[in-house]
Amino acid sequence: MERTLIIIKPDAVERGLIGPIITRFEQRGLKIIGMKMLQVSEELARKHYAVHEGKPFFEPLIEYITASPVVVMALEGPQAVQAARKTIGATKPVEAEAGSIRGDFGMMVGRNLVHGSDSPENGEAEIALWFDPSELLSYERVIDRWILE
Ligand code: D4T
Repeated sequence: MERTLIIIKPDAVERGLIGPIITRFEQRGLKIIGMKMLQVSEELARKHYAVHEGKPFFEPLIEYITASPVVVMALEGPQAVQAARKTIGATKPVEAEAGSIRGDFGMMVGRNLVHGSDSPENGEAEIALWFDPSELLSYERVIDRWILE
C-alpha cells in the first residue's frame, strides 16, 4: 500500500471546492487515513516547497499557500501516488486533461488548486511533515473488496 499527501490549496478552499475535490478522491477509491484544515505557517510552507527554493516562482508560491486556510489529507491505496496525480491532472491547468481536478477547475499554474506527492518516498516524507502519527488512522472499509482485487 502506498500513501500520498494531498493539499487542497487556498484558492480551492476560497472557491468552495473542498467538497467536490474530496469527492473525486473518494469516488476513485482512495482511502482517507488523515484529514485536517489549517492555516499554513511560512516555516511549514518553506519546508514543504524547499526543493523549489531559489526559483522565480518560489516566493509567490509561499505567499499563495499561506494566504488562506488549506485542507490536507493523507490517502492510502495501491499506487496511490500515481492514482492521485492522475486525478489531479498536469501541473499547468491548461495542459491538464478535462476530467481531472485541474482540467475541470483551473486556469493558471500559480492557482492550481491541489497538491499531490510526486513519489512514494515523498508521500511518506510529506505525510510525516504535515501530520503527527496520532492523526493517522488505520481502519478497514467493508467496501474495499469491491474496489481492490
Ligand atoms: P504541487 O507540488 O503543488 O502538487 O505541484 P506539482 O507537483 O504538479 O508541480 P511542481 O512540484 O513542479 O510545482 C510546485 C508548485 O509550484 C507552482 N509552480 C510551478 C509555479 O507557480 N510556476 C511554475 O512555473 C511551476 C513549475 C505550482 C506548483
